[in-house]
Amino acid sequence: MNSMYQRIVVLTGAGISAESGLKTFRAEDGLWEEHRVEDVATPEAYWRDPDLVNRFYSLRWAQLRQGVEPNPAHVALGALEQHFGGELLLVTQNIDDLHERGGSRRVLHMHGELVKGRCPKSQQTFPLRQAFGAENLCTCCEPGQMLRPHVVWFGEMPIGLDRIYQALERCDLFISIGTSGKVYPAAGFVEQAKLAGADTLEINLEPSEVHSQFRFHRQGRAGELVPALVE
Ligand code: BV8
Repeated sequence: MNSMYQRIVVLTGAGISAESGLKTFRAEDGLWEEHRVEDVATPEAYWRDPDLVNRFYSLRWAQLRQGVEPNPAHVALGALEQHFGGELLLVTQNIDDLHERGGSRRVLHMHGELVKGRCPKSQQTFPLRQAFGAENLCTCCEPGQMLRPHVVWFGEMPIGLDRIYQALERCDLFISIGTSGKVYPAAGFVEQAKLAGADTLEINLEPSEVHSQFRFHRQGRAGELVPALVE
């Protein structure tokens, strides 16, 4: 990685985990059991049918536990964090734990984490050792009250936005990896970085919805392009 940059923000999406075998959102136009993901990943869907939504996340939690491993793109970003002398903020839209398992120690999961449950009342999070529907470990709830997935649904406030915008305002390089640029506010980060005068690079299998806003592009698979960029 060219050391001319001192303050880097990296944003990743489902595309960086595709080569690990995790489905992206819009591969099969974002359908899951005939439900549009946007219709399942919402608070309304959860309060209307918590079992359906918990089933959606339990399946993804189980998939993550079935031999899904970090790929060279995750490992390269882990190495970048280790060796880069400047400031690096890794923001992911993904709720999997592949960045951590690939060696990244500081990961900002702006859309939450599949491996955690959250008490709907206290907002306290708990590591999920088994899929959803497990007894709630939180002391503030009645026995049997279920944890909700610690996931940011459509219409809910993403996590860590203040920290992300602070980093974007001072970064000199913004790299987006494996995201379709369809979901906000993440898709708007490139605009913030450009306002800060940063260079902007999109690494994606195909041009994203915000492709034209990037100064540099590398089209292809993250598993090949990210290690080549980082070394
Ligand atoms: C918010 C967690 C307010 C769940 C996700 C009406 C009402 C309310 C809000 C809205 C509204 N209309 C619009 C909005 C905003 C809304 C939004 O943007 N909707 C979209 C559908 C238009 N956003 C929100 O609601 C957000 N909250 O707005 O709150 C607010 C905002 C700011 C300030 C204050 C208040 C919350 C959005 C979070 C939703 N939760 N995930 C879960 O995971 O189940 S979103 C989910 O989809 C992901 O987390 C990700 O963020 C998003 C996009 O997915 P991608 O990661 O990009 O994946 P995708 O499949 O789309 O693309 C993969 C890409 O990889 C492809 O381009 C492909 O070509 C590429 N690829 C594939 N293989 C590879 C590859 N690239 C490289 N290598 C490969 N091998």
